[in-house]
Amino acid sequence: MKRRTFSKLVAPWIVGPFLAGAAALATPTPASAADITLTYAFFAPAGTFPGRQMQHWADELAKRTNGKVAVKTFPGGTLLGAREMYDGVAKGVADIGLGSPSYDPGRFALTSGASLPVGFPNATVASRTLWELTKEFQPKEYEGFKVIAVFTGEPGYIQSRKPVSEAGQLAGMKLRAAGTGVPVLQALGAAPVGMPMPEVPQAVQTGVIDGTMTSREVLQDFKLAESLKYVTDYPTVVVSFAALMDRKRWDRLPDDVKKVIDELGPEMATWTGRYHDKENVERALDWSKKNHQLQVVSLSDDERRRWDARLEPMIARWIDETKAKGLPAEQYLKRLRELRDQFSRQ
Ligand code: DTR
Repeated sequence: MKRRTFSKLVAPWIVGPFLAGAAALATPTPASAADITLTYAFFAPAGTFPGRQMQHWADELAKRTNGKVAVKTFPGGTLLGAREMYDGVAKGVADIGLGSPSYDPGRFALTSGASLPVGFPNATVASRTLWELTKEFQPKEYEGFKVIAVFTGEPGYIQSRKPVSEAGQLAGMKLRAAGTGVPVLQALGAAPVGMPMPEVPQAVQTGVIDGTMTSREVLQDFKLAESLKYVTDYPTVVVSFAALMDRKRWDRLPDDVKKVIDELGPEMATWTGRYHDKENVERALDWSKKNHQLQVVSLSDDERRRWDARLEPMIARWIDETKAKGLPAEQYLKRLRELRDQFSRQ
């Protein structure tokens, strides 16, 4: 039987206020009602996993401060794009900016250590490791900022128009990666092309690139499976994301709000990693196989060993380059491996 909607059963002047009441409960605190309104910029769509993290953080902050703080989010690069994110926050364009330190490994030299071929099993372990490392080492690359959240995607996979089952097939293949991923593609013999993720769908459609190396949820979240029919089953390196608030804006926040934001830091790493690993990536792979005949290409054991051997030297090179900048590269990597193993056991 067709269910009659509530409003058809009860006189409208009763329904109105009831719905209004319910709506007031349901909708987040309107900026006007909150004592504090924070603006939060992100360079990619709200529906992507970093975007879901941003909304979850905003909802939790409003809830745990009893509506004292409202967050106005600006996804899709509507306020700040990937390249200008952190400089924009420093200039006060937004209170918080969610960008990717992996897009600027020169600026985020220590954090780029997390994007080495260090064998993170998934985004949850990598994200929790990166949060702890950032808290413990307080890298000076974040000076002037308050680190609100850090997390990663799963290790990146080559997603391509043509199947790749051996390195020889990568020769001349134009593959896109984040800045920290470029040395991986160089080591494997591909032709790397660096660009922020939102620019990838057009670059694939127009043939500027033959594929990308990144987390696999993009096959659905950026509709890349419409063009890229093959994924090579070889996990490479993770890409880091960081939400940063200008330190001056942080210093003006009341202590009770600072306390809630500090609580949410480690929680965001775990929440985002689990959402990405357990829902986001799995759903995208199922969707891509069912709707776009995605094929997963395996490497032989010998070929996998050859790829491992090609990537290994990246670590020693990073240590030398990072120590030369006066940064605690060996200590960072030693602690990274300890935390990776600790969180992998949980
Ligand atoms: N890993 C990033 C790209 C990336 C993957 N998923 C998303 C979602 C939203 C923004 C960026 C990304 C990279 O390789 O650049």
